[in-house]
Amino acid sequence: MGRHRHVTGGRAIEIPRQLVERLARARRVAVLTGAGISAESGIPTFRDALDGLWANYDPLELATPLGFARNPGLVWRWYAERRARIAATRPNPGHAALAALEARCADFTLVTQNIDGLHQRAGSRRVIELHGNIARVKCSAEEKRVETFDPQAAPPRCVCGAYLRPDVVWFGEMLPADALARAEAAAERCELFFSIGTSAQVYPAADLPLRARAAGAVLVEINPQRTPLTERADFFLQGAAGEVLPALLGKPGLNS
Ligand code: BV8
Repeated sequence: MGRHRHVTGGRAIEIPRQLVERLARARRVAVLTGAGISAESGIPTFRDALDGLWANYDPLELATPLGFARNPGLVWRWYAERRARIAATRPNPGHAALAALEARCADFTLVTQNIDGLHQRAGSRRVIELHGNIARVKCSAEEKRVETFDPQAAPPRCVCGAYLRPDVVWFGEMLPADALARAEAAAERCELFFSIGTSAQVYPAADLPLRARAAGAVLVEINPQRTPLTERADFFLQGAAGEVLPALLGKPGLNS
């Protein structure tokens, strides 16, 4: 298989010519991103050892309804810290490349597991947030979004008296039905499906690449490490999204 050799940051990134040609012809493209695409913006991935205050807590414990019920103050503060950290970051070249790819595809869908909103800040418009968004807060009883609350309280309460919580999907919670349905439809109709920066271990998001492949799409994985999906992928571009995506989209025929 012919390969373009692209050297960046001292490392050679192999971009298969066949993939460049396939992407140049593709009209229907779908992408699933995970925490890895925000790593180069300085946001630790979900499975990075949690640093600082959170080093002694298991995120699989904190990001759950039981974790919140047991210690609403701790969980609220964990999200408040993450929200502040995310607000101080910027999209990276990987986010920007996906926004550029959307602009050149007739039918492009970006499905993200991330709650950081960086795809939207990079200019992506057709974004499906499977797990919510940390910038949004909702009433834990009424499920409705709340815009103003006491910034000193941890957690603040809704006017109904219930605690407010981050508008994200916790482990053990259903994903927003409409978001999941649109993501599944995009996976089933696309010609090319990219799985980028995800360890492909959290369901039902992790089903999407396989659903796309089963429906006939070409499956491309971009990750510095192999994952349970790698052996099922038609193309595995091993490297950081912020380097691989610009290298891929900078190829002749794609950088129009
Ligand atoms: C649900 C928001 C129905 C909160 C998150 C089978 C079917 C259905 C459900 C299950 C199932 N088996 C188990 C379950 C339950 C569970 C689950 O999947 N558990 C896992 C742990 C096995 N799923 C659920 O609970 C889901 N709900 O299915 O409802 C139901 C209900 C009850 C019982 C059964 C079913 C809800 C899941 C959503 C949870 N919320 N986030 C918050 O963030 O605080 S999940 C959170 O973790 C993220 O959103 C993300 O989805 C996940 C982390 O995954 P990744 O994004 O992949 O990140 P990770 O750190 O793992 O990997 C980073 C990757 O990036 C690595 O591969 C690394 O190599 C790579 N990387 C690093 N640097 C770079 C890079 N890549 C590119 N460039 C770089 N520079």
